[in-house]
Amino acid sequence: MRIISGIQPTNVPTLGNYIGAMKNFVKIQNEFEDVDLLVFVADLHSITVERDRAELKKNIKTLAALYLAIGLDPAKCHLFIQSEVPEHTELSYVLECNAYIGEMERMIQFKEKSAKEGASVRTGLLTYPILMAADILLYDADKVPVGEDQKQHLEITKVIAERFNNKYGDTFTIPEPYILKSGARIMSLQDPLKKMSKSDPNQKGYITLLDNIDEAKNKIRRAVTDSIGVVKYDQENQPAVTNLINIYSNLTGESIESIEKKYEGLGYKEFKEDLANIVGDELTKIQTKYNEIIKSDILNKVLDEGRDYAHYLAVKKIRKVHKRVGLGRE
Ligand code: AQP
Repeated sequence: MRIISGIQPTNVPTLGNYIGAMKNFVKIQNEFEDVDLLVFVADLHSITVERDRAELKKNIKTLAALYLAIGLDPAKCHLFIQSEVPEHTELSYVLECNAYIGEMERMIQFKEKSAKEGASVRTGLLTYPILMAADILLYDADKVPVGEDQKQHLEITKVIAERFNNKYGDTFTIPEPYILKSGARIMSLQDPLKKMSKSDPNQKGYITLLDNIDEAKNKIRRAVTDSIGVVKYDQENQPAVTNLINIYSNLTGESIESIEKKYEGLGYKEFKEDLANIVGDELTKIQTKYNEIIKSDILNKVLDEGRDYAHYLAVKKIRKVHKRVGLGRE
């Protein structure tokens, strides 16, 4: 079975990216037998909005090093940078010619993001789901780990793949979503109704994996809470505390019930202090490894191997696609 996923290097990943995606990559790597896992840095996806060149370069390297630091093992998976395998964009174009503008305009993320950008919205934002389809179909991925917000994009991937297969003959594996059991959606520490996001202008709302430990702990201590004062998992009436319980449970593996019981009769202060320490310890572990990786020369070796493997698979697929469509001489 082949599984593929990636994260955009739009900033240092947050606790949300870690809990909602990265930790699960490690789980897949360690718990699935016979899995061919490919994890990439989705740098092409990140340029749908203006980016500072130096920042982007730095974030690409940081994300790749963090993949290793959180426990992805190059002996068990392949790590690569999307733009270093040009077949992603090549396939994306062919798929664009088999997708309709109306389909893209209906994508919720496009509607939301383009509403924010107004007249300066770029074409890449509209075609983003097609590039995502190419990321998946290029490798005949059987499963794609997706959060709630990416479900619609995976659906359109299936639609395009089926349309292509019907028109040109069996070419692509139809991917299925891999729904994550512990895929909690982590919310902003300042607004529990807004997803924690690495490009949130309010830095108090998110914790990145490379935040200074004391600052990260303070962000937890200062996270907004509700006025009820009871540590209870209640999405409707206590969304802020519920979000913190989610973080606690995901980082420790402790069940919600057990956490609620532990803090019965205690206020938010003690709960938050413990959570601050849990987050601090997790970040310390990751940052210790990250610093070792950054100092060593392992990263380039890993990314070269990953690129070569991905490229080997991608070239085979692109040749098949060209043949099916009737491109070129062969
Ligand atoms: N708050 C979150 N809780 C749980 N999972 C999350 N993910 C993102 N935010 C949360 C998951 O992380 C993966 C990678 O996301 P991405 O970087 O490709 O894009 P994104 O979803 O747009 O992430 P951000 O942090 O919000 O980035 P920006 O601010 O640049 O848009 C995905 O699997 C996503 O579900």
